[in-house]
Amino acid sequence: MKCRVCKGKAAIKIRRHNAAFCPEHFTEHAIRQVEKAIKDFDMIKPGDRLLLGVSGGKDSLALWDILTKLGYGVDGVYLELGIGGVDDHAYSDVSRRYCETFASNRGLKLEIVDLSTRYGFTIPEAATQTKRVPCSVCGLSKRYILNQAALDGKYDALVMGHNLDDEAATLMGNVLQWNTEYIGRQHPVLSASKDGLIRKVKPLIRLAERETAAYCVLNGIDYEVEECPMVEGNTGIKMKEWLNELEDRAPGAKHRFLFGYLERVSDRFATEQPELTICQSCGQPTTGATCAFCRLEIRMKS
Ligand code: Q46
Ligand code: ZN
Ligand code: ZN
Repeated sequence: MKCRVCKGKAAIKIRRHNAAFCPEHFTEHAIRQVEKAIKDFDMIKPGDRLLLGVSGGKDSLALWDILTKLGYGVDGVYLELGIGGVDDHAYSDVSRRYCETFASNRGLKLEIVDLSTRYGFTIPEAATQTKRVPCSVCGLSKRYILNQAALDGKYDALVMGHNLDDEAATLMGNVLQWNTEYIGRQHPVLSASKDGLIRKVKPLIRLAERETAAYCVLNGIDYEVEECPMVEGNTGIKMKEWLNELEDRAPGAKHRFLFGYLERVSDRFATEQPELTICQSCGQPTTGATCAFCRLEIRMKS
């Protein structure tokens, strides 16, 4: 297996591009993919102040590295969710340390928001009390807190580390249920709303999960390799497995599914988005009288 660019020994093969790369040219390829996604979808404007949600995993740290190499000034925010672990592995603590080490080695600014100190509960506590799937309370909390952190810091855009697999899995889950409102909201750029939703961008959508992992390994970035111990019940995992089977038989299937939707179909669902109002309790946008996070907070105090 030879590198497509220099014909040296390849370190990774990417079947959907029918190409293999050595470490140096794979790094270059990954950076170009992010650059292309930013340009094609007009994600970032000159002078934008950017905040990246970092989890300590491969995607967000690879993205922070790539954006920095592309010359963007990006601050990071880590949400301490209070997720413990299996045996001695304290998942949230270990993940936070990877983010701190990454940021301090490069002189980057990292804000830590501790769910327990700021809002009085952890994700395991919220999941137990509400009897909901952990990823459901976790997802809504992360969306809310990241938006709030970006508003508080007066950032222009919130950068998210969702990769091709994540986005294709979300789309497939929503298509299988015909959740048209959610389908209408799926785009690599979600515009800011005047009532307090910050613009969201996803520059990693052209890179698959194994490529962000390879990027970290080949670029000496240490990241949390353990899976979150609370992942059970997450339907996205099933979607990813099915898509991987499809991808094995038809390389490029994930990319064609997601980008075919974005380029040819997404406009037709854009009108399906619900009207937003202001949460009477916190002032963030919501579809009802009180937003899902405030309802969760009230429940956790009762
Ligand atoms: S951290 Fe939270 Fe994830 Fe853990 S509980 Fe689920 S959503 S799996 S990315
Ligand atoms: Zn090469
Ligand atoms: Zn609220």
